[in-house]
Amino acid sequence: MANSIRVGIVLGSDSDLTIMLETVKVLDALQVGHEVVVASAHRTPKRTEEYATTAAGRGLGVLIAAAGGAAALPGVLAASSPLPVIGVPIAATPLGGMDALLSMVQMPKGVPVATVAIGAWGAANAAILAAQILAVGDAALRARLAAYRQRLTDEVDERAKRVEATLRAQAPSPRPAASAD
Ligand code: RP5
Repeated sequence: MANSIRVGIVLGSDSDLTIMLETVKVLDALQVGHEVVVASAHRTPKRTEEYATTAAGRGLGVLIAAAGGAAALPGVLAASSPLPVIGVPIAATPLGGMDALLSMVQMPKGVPVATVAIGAWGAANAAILAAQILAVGDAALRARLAAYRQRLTDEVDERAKRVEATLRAQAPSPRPAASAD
């Protein structure tokens, strides 16, 4: 069924939600069922481990984890779950998200976290990546992803037309031909 819960979105804090609504928006557009929970690796380690250890058994296929600062959350989920984990670094400190990015991307050999860009772009891409992972075994989702890509292509075509129209409108009008006499 298209909308049973297949992706778990785990937030280190409710303050990560604004950015992670980008993930929700894209998963909704692709009709991928998901749930959003808050669990902190540092503040609620038991809840985090409980979520990670039960997610696969509940039928989820991918975990997306968002956190800022010393962002241990995706790594802790990856350590306790067989599911692929995608990490979204959040800019929550004066380091602008670089702290979270490096915490996620520099996981030790054997326990990967697929880390995407800091902030909203990463949040949207995490959803697409999760859908692509699930689509390996789901032809209908593959078709929805192809349609999504086509919409992006169409948007670029539209932008190109707008640029052409703007440049045409700004081009100097041709000078009248010089008189022969
Ligand atoms: C991280 O610390 C959270 O993921 C969040 O990005 C950041 C700030 O959390 P709050 O202080 O807003 O709860 O653990």
